Amino acid sequence: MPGARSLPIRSFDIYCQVVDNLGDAGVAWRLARQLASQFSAQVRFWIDQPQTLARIAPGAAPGVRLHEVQIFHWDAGTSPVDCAQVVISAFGCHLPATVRKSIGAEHPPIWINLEYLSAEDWIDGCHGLASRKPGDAAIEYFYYPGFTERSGGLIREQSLFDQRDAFLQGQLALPWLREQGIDARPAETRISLFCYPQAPALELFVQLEQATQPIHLLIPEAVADEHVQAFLGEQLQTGQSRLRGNLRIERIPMLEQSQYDRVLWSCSLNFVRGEDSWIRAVWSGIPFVWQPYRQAADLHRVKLDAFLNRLKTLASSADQADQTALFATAADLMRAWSDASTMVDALPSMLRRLPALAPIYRRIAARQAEQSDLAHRLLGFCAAIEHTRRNS
Ligand code: TRH
Repeated sequence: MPGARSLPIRSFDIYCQVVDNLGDAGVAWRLARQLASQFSAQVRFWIDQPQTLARIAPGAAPGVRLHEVQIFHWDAGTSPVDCAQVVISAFGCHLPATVRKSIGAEHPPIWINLEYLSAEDWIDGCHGLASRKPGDAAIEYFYYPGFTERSGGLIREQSLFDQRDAFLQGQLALPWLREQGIDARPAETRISLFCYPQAPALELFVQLEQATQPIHLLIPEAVADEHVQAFLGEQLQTGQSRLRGNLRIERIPMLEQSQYDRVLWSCSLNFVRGEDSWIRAVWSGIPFVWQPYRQAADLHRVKLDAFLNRLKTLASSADQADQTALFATAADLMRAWSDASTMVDALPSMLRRLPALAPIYRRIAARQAEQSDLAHRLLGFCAAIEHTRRNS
């Protein structure tokens, strides 16, 4: 990839409409930050619920410039007078009328629809397709993130693995957690829990209470509230923890995105969900359980099975005969967790196998990272469109 200065693509407008939860903002913001800081692009971030962004990017607010990204409140009255070279509608959100009009005019911006991530095979055939709109002949390009070379790739900033490895090799977990006000103790196995309400978290608590080793379960604010209440008979305020048997549950703060990475790196097992925390868990190189965002007609199961197939391919290696048994453990737990069915054998088996699974998840991260990341591919994709336009 040529240096940032020589890139033909210099500016982006990213539009983000929050559907629910944190991931719409989380994914779009992470991409915005990387384009601005790693590629020196001019990036404007338009979001309809800036308060959602502020939960994972403290200080983010309309009119603020944060991590080199200019933030704007996108409301019904928003009508930008100009457009960047590339306009990204995150997850297919409808653009402001003035922007949509510019896309149908002469010398329009490149219009990218950044789709939801999936490991399913069909996305390779859809990634990069162009849709010409009737009326003004505006062209919308469908950009599908993914795990394959033919897809749009996965968000991964250049410095991530160096930061992760420095954190792990420097054994920074305990001091860092304590700096966050988290009561981390050396002899405990740390697990983080970021899940949807449908997850069988109460069963998780009951099983961990009877674990053979002391467990420290880190649960961010507003996660699994009803399950915590059912298990403890009370809610936990941030910073509070309770011990039941071998399980110590602690309510931790919702942290800024890069700090949440360090929570993942500080644990031996991470329960993640949705899209962005899922990929951050992949990059952590630490065993994880993913709960896909629930969809109608159980389509989330299709997404999960597709991902488990991808994971098996990434995990497989000739010199590990017992791969199958190990991997089956992880797959069984991920299915039970997502289906909210009983985890009776899968969880203890996973806990027992964590030491053997750890190097496999490191290999998964390393193998997936052999591919170029989403931002690099996006810039190349847009540069190719720009080149074609200039030469047509
Ligand atoms: O919050 P989510 O469930 O968001 C979901 C998904 O993105 C899903 O694909 C989408 O369809 C739906 O929203 C509308 O899960 P996700 O994707 O992991 O996003 C959570 C974000 O919050 C992610 O960027 C990580 C960030 N985060 C922090 O920054 N700090 C924290 O302490 C925690 C727990 C999360």
